[in-house]
Amino acid sequence: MSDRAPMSNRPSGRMNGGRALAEMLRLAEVGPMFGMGGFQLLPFYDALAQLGMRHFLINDERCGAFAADAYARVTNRPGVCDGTLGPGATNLVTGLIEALNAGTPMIALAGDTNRAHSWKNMTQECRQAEILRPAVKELIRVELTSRIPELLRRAFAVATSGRPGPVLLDVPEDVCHGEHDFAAEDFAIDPTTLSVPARRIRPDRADIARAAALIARAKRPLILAGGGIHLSAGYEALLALAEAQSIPVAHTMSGKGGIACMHPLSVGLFGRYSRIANELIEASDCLLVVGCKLGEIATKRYALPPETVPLIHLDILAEEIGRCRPAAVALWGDARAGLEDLGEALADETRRAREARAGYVAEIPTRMAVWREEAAPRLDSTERPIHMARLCRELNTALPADSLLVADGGFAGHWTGLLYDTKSPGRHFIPDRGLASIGYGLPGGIGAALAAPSTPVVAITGDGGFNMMLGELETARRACVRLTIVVVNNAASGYVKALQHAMFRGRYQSSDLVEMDYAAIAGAMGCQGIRIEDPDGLGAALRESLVERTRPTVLDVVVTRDPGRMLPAVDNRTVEIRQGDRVA
Ligand SMILES: Cc1ncc(C[n+]2csc(CCOP(=O)(O)OP(=O)(O)O)c2C)c(N)n1
Ligand SMILES: [Mg+2]
Repeated sequence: MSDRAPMSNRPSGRMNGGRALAEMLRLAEVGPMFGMGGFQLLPFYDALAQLGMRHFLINDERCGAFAADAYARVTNRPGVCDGTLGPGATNLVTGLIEALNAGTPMIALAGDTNRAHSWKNMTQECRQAEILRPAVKELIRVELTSRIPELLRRAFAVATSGRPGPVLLDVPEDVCHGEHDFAAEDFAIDPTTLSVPARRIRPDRADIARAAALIARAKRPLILAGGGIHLSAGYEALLALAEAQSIPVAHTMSGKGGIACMHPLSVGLFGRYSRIANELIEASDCLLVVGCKLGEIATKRYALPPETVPLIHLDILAEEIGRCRPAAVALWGDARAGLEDLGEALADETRRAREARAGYVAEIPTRMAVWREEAAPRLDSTERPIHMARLCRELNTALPADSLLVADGGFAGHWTGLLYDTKSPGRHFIPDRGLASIGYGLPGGIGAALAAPSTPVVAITGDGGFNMMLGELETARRACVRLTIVVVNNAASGYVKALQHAMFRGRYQSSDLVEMDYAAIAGAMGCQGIRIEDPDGLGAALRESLVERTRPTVLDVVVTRDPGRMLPAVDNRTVEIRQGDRVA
């Protein structure tokens, strides 16, 4: 425990639980918080007002959790959200699981019943702790007002250590409203637990040596980077190893930006959709998997990588190593630390490796050029409704290097995952691949925009995902965020419709949406709204939205409605199936 926080910062004396919660969050220097009030947590809200802390009313607690998640990804500091007893708490579930699966540090507060009346059918009462427990890294039930500072310290420590994640404090009404005489010393927090990674552990030296030997022998090694590279901020170490040893880097959707997509060693997305990365995986003789779970999308439903290719798996969570594919060498540790150690172990190999792999790395620009030529008709398409690839090309052109693109769960995420190019390393592409819910785009955009107010932030979402979250446009406007929301308007639950087209011979069921004018809706809600039907208008509209600083902009982009052309490429789940066959 550090006592670096000056005593003058620390309150003392009699205060209620809500005030103690707020005082601890103030010491932790948390950013804007997101929630919707209810009786149980009102002392906390009152304390926020008195302390002048930023808290935004959201219109659905799920969105508060999404916004806190995106805030945390941009800042590497825990996002904070809250929900009241019962429905407020249960609405948090989807957002908490996103954070749990993606490794996002988060502190969530849930109000609970007054213990003097629990289990007597109180209004909004439910077994919320049981519902929320599997949605978080740790659920902490706060039983005494006096223990609030200690348990918030615990919450930050758990949220930011090892594989980060969300921690929920379940606060009974009487604990929040109850009072206690606190001493100034009660209010302290370890500053090392306020951002991720809180502490780094290094893989075992012998394992590093074995991995280095495997890499040194390899003619065609390839790095597969997942979201862990962001959690560890291992950008420099990744680039250094890739450049020194001439090892190309492929990425998952979450791992995009481990190195800049524009870097000559970046081979793009691998897995369900790929430019050239999957073919390089097939031809590789050594794969270094970094901070990646090798789940369904990354492995093309476990069809990749070939079992014959030895795998070095570096991950902070020991039990993820070898879960989906056995690892030849398990490196248990922080991604940055592991990459640094590998770089050091291979330092003497640098010259030899670069000479030996000169031909191999020279293949990358050639293969990429072939892909680009093949993709050009789509990227440059002038068709109307607008082709998704053209939209991605326009995003690539219009967005500056420091911008943030938040990508929603539907096609928005898959197309941009494949075709959007980040121009500098870092978390410039923020998809919700933890749980892959639709609806993350708008609230995630709000969280990202509040985290980086002077940075251009664009959220791209499907019309289905946007419909789910329309109420949050009110939040975005109230918060005056500088945010561009690109609505991929295909008048459909597109992914579902495309799968029905491919697998059920066009028998569509519950996958059409009514044609909407989202620009008009945005205008009516006090935002800027621009409808775009001509692809040549995309660039100007994007640029116009990026200079708007006082209100959010909705770009309503009318994209292809043909379900046969919605998928970025063949989805390997849609292979021809015969009666009795299992897909993939
Ligand atoms: C909450 C939730 N419900 C259902 C799904 C399954 N799903 C994945 S993509 C998709 C279509 C979403 O439609 P839209 O947001 O318009 O995106 P599009 O695919 O049309 O681009 C659905 C329903 C999901 N991912 N999340
Ligand atoms: Mg849609």
